[in-house]
Amino acid sequence: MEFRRLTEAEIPGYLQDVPAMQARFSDFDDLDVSEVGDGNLNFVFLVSHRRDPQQTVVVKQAVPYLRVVGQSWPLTRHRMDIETAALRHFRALCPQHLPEVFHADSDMSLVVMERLRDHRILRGALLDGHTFDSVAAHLSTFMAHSLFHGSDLYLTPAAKRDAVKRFTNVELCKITEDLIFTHPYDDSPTNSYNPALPRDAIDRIQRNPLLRAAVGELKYAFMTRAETLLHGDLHVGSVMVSEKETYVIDPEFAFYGPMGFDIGILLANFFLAWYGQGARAPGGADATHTQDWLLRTAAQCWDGFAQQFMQLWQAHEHGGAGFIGRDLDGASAQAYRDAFMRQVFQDSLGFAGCEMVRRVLGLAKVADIADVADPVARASAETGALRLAERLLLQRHQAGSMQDVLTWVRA
Ligand code: SR1
Ligand code: MG
Repeated sequence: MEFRRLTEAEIPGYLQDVPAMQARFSDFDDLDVSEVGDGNLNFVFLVSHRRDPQQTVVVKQAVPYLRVVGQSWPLTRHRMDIETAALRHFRALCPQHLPEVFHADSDMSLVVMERLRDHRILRGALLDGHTFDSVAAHLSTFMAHSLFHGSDLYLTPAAKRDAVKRFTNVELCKITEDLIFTHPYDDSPTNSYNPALPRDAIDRIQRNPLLRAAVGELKYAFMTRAETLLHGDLHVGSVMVSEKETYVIDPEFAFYGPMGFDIGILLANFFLAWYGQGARAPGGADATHTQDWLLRTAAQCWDGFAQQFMQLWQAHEHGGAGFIGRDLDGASAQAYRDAFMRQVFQDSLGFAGCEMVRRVLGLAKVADIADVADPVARASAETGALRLAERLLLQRHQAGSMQDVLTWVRA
């Protein structure tokens, strides 16, 4: 089939011809379709049967350009093949945290998947004052399993190299390389600054040679260290939650990169939300409750990840395909594991710093801070976020634990 962008009106006709949909819908004559995509890249349709809303799916379609900018920013539709493969791969590892893919159509750059009816995007839920007890346990489990099982600690060298090839995601990596690691530090037209943000706060980032060297080091790590299959964009807008469940969505940026990247993006988004909450209702009981939850959750995400990742590693190092069991044993294996986890922790902090700078100075800001109505209150959140980012970038080798980092946030 030749690619064409589907409209709401065309979705029922398309689904009718998909064999997998015949088991999901009793008929295709009375479907309600609404396009709800609020992300930067794709179109997303919610489809449900008017007489039986239990019959429902999500259709996501990529177009040959960046949706948020338009046709002037062309982008191949290959990203949908990557997203579909990543959804299937991650779901095989963590079925409780990924939506099921019902149908994928490479020609149409489209995927039909499970609709999470009782769930909402975590960022919006936090902004509405909701917090969720299980998110840290769920996201740390997702990260431990996804980051471990894509790595050389688990896969044979041949399987790992094949996976690196399958998940080569040149265009979306280029977006990250530019938007996270390069543009925020120069006068790129993609940057935009809150007019109330003091020039000095921007200069402290853009004119600090040591900080820029740290960012260069992290960009090089992002581009060269093919350690594991990453989600690639694991912010709180890529997480859907209900009281009991947590799902990870939108892995179109998936590629082989350094483990700390996913962890760092997630931590950064909890920290950005912390500053945003402080600026919205400083000292208010609800904001303080959410802020406490954000820091507790950030710490538990790392701690839970580290513990489960280590358990997986130890469980697989003897007799598994991973190299370490054959090369090291006893004290040398433990020393290697400790050094490895230290590196992942420090990388995570560095990548968190990069993400925080980007969400304040660069393109694709986060509503947590950008939607603070009073520009002066917004600027105080931005200044705090930039100061933390500076510390994460420059002092990441000195932090011994997440508790140290939480002290930096509160300071
Ligand atoms: C131009 S795309 C902007 C951003 O949206 C995605 O969520 C990624 O974070 C990307 O950098
Ligand atoms: Mg996304």
